Amino acid sequence: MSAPALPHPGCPTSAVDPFSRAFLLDPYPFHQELREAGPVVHIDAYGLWAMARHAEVAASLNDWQTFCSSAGVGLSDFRKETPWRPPSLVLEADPPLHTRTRTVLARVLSPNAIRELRAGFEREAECLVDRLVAAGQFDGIKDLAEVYPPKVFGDAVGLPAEGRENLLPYGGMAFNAFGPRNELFETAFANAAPVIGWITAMCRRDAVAADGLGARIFQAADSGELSEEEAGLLLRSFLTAGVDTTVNALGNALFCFAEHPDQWALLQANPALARNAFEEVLRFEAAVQTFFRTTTRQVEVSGTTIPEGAKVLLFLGAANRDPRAWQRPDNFDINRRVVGQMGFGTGIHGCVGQMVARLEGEIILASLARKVRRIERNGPLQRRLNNTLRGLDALPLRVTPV
Ligand code: OVM
Repeated sequence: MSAPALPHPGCPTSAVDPFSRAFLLDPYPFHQELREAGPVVHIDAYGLWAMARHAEVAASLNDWQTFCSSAGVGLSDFRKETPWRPPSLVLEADPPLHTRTRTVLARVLSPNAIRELRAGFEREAECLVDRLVAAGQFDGIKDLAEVYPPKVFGDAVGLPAEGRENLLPYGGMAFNAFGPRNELFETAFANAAPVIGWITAMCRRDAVAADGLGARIFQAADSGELSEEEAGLLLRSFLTAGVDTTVNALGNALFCFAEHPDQWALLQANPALARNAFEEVLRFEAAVQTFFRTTTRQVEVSGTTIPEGAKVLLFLGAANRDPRAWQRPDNFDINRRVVGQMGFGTGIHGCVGQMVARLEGEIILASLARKVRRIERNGPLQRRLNNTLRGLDALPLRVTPV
């Protein structure tokens, strides 16, 4: 008698639920388990394949022909299920559509455009940090992380001040929607209609300032590169991807330094480390933890055959702590060489706004480093669970001025 065939020959299986509260609260032991299980692991709970090692995550993100985005970059397969909103023309698209839309966004966020943002971003950070340092204690999330990106990125895009409180709930919806329809999803969508209504209203030429990043997307409609409707959907990408991500990254940065006073002392002594320090935050506590791809063909990955049309879950946060790629991966070390961290992804879909995110992170950390000698947690932190994002709901802090 022969042994029963394995359900997925040569492929280890895992019973973990990557969208359970236990996993999202503390993903790192689960990441290790998944990395050690093998280069590819079948997640039985959802019938999907997963990769948690740096080499396979990077290789998949760099092969858009095999690991496509047009079937959605969440658990839902757009070929079988209707997406919750019209698909993103850049995130949820493949070439040639992706090439045309990405070209416009890359131009709007060009090095020159980023250079023009710095002075205003610095002024706003100085003002906010001065106020918080004067107060002596504050909530790192409510009073800093959730204040700065809606203000500076909202201003840069050219959004009206009124209604910006919808940006975070919308991000919460979009990033939860990459996971299964669990309780987190349902809670995020409980009050969806007015939030979607405001976002949709902002995705029009006449809703945004004439001199902002939003208007520059519509200029690509004037030249015939995009239709007016496509321009509106690309502006929606800025509003979806540009706020909740940086809010969580800034909150995670404050968390990292509150937990690692030795690293704060290094940054405080040398604020020029701020940019690399923020990069290390993105490696150590990636705000965006996961993205999916969908296979366009049967493919062999490091000895495992994945069928065509399979959903593949890529653990950016696990790749960022893979001991095969990093020395002492579980140490938060702002002097480390962080090149290759997967928090922004890589390949043709690598974060188009990454230079804006880095600008915000560098400026906030440098401003704090110049004004704050000690930063300490002042009460219990509260995690905010999301199917994709890693971040906090509350981080009470006490700061000692320089
Ligand atoms: C989008 C988008 C892009 C990147 C991330 C993201 C929700 C969304 O184009 O809407 O997360």
